[in-house]
Amino acid sequence: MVQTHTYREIKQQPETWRQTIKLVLSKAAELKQLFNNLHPDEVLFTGCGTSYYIAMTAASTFQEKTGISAKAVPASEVFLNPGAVFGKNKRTVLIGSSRSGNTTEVVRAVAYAQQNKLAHCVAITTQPDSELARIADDVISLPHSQEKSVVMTGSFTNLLLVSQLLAGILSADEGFLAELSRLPDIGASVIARVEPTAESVAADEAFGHFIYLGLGAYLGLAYEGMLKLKEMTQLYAEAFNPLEFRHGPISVLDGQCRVLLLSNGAIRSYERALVEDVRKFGADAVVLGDGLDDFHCDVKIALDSGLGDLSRSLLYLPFLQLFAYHRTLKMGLNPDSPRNLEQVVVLDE
Ligand code: F1P
Repeated sequence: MVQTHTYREIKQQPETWRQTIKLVLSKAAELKQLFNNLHPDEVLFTGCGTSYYIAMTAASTFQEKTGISAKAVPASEVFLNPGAVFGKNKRTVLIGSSRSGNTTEVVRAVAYAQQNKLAHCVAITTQPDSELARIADDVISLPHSQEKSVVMTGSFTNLLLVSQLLAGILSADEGFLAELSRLPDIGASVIARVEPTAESVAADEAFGHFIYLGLGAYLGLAYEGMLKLKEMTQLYAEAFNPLEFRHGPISVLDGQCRVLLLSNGAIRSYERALVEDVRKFGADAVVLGDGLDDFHCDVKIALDSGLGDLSRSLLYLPFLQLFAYHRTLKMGLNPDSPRNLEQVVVLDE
């Protein structure tokens, strides 16, 4: 079997996480000084596609750890709908994540914020020579996470890891930083352990409608799981907050549906009850997380990380990426170049 870029880029994640942790922690004092000087009232995380889902998880984690008001906004909203994005008379930091650093909307979002003196702009990218890196006020670049595949995998987890580490540094949460520093070793064993299940679950073509569920910081991860399957296979996939799912979307459930729940230890009782209803309505339930003994579901993806809910975030991705990857191969499609999609979306208008 020809090894694809996507497969190599999924499997090399633990080693790239190790490099990202070393790089960002080496800048800890500098980053702390920068944010002490800026003393922001609000931090806006932005990006497009996969990088917008990074922003969703980053903003939730950042506010929970630092107590500084944070939200995620699609890059297009920053310059096309600024009135609803920027608070009045606020000291704002805008953090733009972008694998390529050349996605038109992200570059325009940063340029707009700077030209209108609305925010201090920080770029997180894998491309130090990109337009975004050139115009941003501060840059954190991860050349070791550059990718050849059109679909983002390792770049998603590494760009997100930067924002998680930043939240740990600014909140001086040594426990959280220590847990993040264990991700490379735990990640290597998780990838080895979950791949056979990802392959067997992917081989089961009985399901044609996939629903990803995640609460809080996990909602961005659920969206990313959805996008990986949608981008690579064009199968019908959606993502929701697990309790919001009850308020209408649950009506779609039938034997065609496979629900993938990113379990969050803090809301176990709600999750268990939901999984029971998912199965009652004839759908299949796959649950990912730590300590899943009390779940009655169809497939359990035990991460066995021993980490807290926030520091465990990255470990949900390898199974979701490998599931989509193996399903793509099963369908005879090329995971490296999904139809209708370029590696970088550059707009003429
Ligand atoms: C963002 C993005 C990717 C998507 C595709 C097109 O790119 O939307 O999420 O998978 O590759 O570009 P970037 O701004 O992070 O480079």
